Amino acid sequence: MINGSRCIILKLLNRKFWLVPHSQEETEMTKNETMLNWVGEMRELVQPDQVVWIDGSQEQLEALRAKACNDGDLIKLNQEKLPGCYLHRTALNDVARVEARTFICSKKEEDAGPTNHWKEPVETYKMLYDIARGSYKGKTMYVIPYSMGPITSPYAKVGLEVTDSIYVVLNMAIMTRVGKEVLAHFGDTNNDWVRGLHASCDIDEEKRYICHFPEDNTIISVNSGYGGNVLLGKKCFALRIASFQGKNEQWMAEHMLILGVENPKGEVKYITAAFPSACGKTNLAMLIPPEGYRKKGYKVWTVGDDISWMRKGPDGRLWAINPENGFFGVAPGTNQKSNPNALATVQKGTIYTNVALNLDNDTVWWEGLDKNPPKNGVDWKGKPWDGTTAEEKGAHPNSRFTAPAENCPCISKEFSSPAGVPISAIIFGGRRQKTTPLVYQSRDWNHGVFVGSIMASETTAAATGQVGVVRRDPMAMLPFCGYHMGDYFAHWIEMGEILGEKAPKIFNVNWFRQDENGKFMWPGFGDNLRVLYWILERCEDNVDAKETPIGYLPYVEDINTEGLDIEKETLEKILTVNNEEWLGEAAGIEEFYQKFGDKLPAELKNQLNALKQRLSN
Ligand code: GTP
Ligand code: SPV
Ligand code: MN
Repeated sequence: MINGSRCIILKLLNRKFWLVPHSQEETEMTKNETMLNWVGEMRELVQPDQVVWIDGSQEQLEALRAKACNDGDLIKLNQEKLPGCYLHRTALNDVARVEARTFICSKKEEDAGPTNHWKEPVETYKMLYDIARGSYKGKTMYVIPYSMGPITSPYAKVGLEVTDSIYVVLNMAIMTRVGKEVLAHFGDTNNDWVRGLHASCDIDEEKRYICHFPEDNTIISVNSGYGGNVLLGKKCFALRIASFQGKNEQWMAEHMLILGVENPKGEVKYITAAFPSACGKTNLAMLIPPEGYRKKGYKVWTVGDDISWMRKGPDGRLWAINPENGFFGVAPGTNQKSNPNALATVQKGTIYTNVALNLDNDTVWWEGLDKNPPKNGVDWKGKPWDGTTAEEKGAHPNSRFTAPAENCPCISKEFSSPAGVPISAIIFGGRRQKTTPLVYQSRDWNHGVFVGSIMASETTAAATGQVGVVRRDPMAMLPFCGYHMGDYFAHWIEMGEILGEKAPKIFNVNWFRQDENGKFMWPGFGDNLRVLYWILERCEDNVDAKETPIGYLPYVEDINTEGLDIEKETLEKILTVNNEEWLGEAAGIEEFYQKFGDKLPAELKNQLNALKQRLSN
């Protein structure tokens, strides 16, 4: 596959087939010709003054931090209060993922499907190369060798990202495993790696493109400097490219957190959960059990907060690894009460992006951190800000922290386990003011796939565009599925067949129900463990449930409310299925499903019909 398109790429680069001589520095890093040649091609294209390979050493990273401070790309924070922490501000027009400018460039348009933007690959390579050509002049080209997944894991995958941004290098060094070790383990003859070119160019919105070539294992991102658009190991590779690889290789790349719940006997059961961007994955992954559970000895361990790669293990169960090595989390709303573990995690070695700066003590602040915004501050736009103007925010709603996973007080001891962890339950969930109950269980695997496929959620600031509009976001993968979503649904059904009896049970949750006054009806955060507890009890067949047209719901008395300030009536409300509302929902699903035409698996069509029938009875 790669060879076919490489001819085209070489033609586009206007290069003959002979090789660019490799420098000693390069060949000390790797002797892998496929890598050295590609880096040579990229170098000819972008024409940097010099090339620096990231070896993963602390000395090299420290020198880069110093250079970034010197260049004005990073601001060094108070090293006593926040050791190893820095602040970065992106351009004002570059603060979130840009879905409208994100493309799947498969050879056939049909293979990208109705939910992705598509571009023709040959023309797109040409357009992108024209944009990137010569754009590193006067700059350094950094080559980042990285591993998605623990380096020695048989499930890990390798990529090279070429970038002109030190911010990208430093973020990738937190979010992934980088450097010499990755290449040493990868070997000199392997060609199964993902090519990633990032060129900052002029951060011109009009020329911003985030393009994926799943058939070539290639990603090209130009004219952005923001997280999900440029940390190419994350959404671009670990979801868009990897989901395509997973379909072809019988595994799954999902937008899911992974957590372990330890019971008082010391047994740990693992759960994955898919929620759309800024809908609570980091928070759930790091939750602190309510006091009653804590006293009994319950603990929650974080394996991952955003992405899960899963496959059938030797024992027939579904096993998951977190391909990442850090957290790129939403800052606003993170506080001592909502997520103390995240707050502890970001006290050292962290890069903050687009939060407010307190000039009095060189610390950072964001909305929802505490009630003391800086009096003498700078907002995320770089303007003086004193925290008194409520309509002018100090931090951007999608401001983020990039923090090493090892900082997290509740990081799982299996975090770096090459085999991953076995999954008992899969949870889907979205942000819905109405209709969707607090929790329900699917009837079986295929019904669970249906439940995932009909997920809908109010949009958030994690992507540019309108916020708060309900949209269908199947499995929280709408912006991240690298191929036709109808085929993706079929792949989920296939995985159920592969796993058979040992497949995890599938659930749906909604922490975001609101009353008439717009107040959240469920306390959420740590108290979500009460729901996870019911879910795990269901997996063990320890508790009965109420059959409803949409699936199995808890009996109100089976949700433990000890120590919780919630009216029984409120709980009843969020544990009720309103058939009228759901008939409306079914109509919306039907309309959404029409997009997929013949590619919609018959199993899902049947599930929808069965739901409608149950609702009308
Ligand atoms: P991405 O990193 O964009 O994928 O987001 P995420 O899914 O990890 O979301 P995160 O945990 O960062 O939460 C985003 C927002 O949801 C924050 O503002 C949280 O305060 C809020 N949130 C998270 N969990 C809950 C909850 O249980 N209840 C309520 N009401 N809000 C929550
Ligand atoms: C998301 O939007 O789901 C994120 C942040 O996790 S980003 O890396 O920008 O995609
Ligand atoms: Mn995410």
